[in-house]
Amino acid sequence: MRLRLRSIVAAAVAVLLPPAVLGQAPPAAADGVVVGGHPVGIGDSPWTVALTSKKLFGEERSGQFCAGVLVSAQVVLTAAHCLAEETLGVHWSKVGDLSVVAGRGDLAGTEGRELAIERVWVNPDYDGWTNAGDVAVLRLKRPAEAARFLPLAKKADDPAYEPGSPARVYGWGDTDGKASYPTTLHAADVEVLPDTACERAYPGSPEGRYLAASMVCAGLMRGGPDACQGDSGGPLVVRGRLVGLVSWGGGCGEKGRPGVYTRISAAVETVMAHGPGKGS
Ligand code: 4AZ
Repeated sequence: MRLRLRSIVAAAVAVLLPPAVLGQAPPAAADGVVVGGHPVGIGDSPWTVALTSKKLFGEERSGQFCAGVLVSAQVVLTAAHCLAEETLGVHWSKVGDLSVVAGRGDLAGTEGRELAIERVWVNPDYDGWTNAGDVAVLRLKRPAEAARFLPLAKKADDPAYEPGSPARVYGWGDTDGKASYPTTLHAADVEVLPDTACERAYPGSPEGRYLAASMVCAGLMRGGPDACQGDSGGPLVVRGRLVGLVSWGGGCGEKGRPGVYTRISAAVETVMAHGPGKGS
């Protein structure tokens, strides 16, 4: 499920109004939705950053609406759909205070840095129907101080992509499929799943279509831990390397409906041409 305008507006409203005023969004699944993560300190994943706009999404959680990953001192990867007009309500260039917040695990606090963005590249080949090519590159105006960055799993045959590999996904997204947005960074333990699992779950519908060439499938087949709304653009980490960016999925944590991630090995050439390759 992509981060649709409707839900982002709901998220923005959710931080501004008490839950009693809002009523609750329906659970993402009838049975046992658990997004099964746990809070972690930013020191556990110092390369996970928040994409923010306080103007659009309010002050309370530093304006967070998506996540990203520092892959060099000056380059952040995120999901293309995070910067789509459908998500922001306006073209990204009109947002004004679009920023990257690094080193801040608790978005209610002021730890870390708010970093200005110098350049945005949104994959022009991102396909909003299948969700293929869901990657964007942000170049920071200045190198993130004391930045720690995550190496990419560049090769298609990197063992990190092998089904069964233990994986961890990080973000500030919905923790229960009912629009509960935490202020603290969370992590969920999942595993890389065979492509067939996602091909079966997502043969093609308005929610997307799983294409193994450009996407990687992760979760647990019995459901449970998963990425969810608001986690988009954040890292899926295996063996200390970035293998995926949170992209989409049917609901959150539902049995037989794993999470779908942008496959880094497939995006790496484009990414290098627009980010780390350009002198940072
Ligand atoms: C979202 O809307 C989203 N369960 C991201 C990931 C998943 C679902 C939704 C995967 O940002």
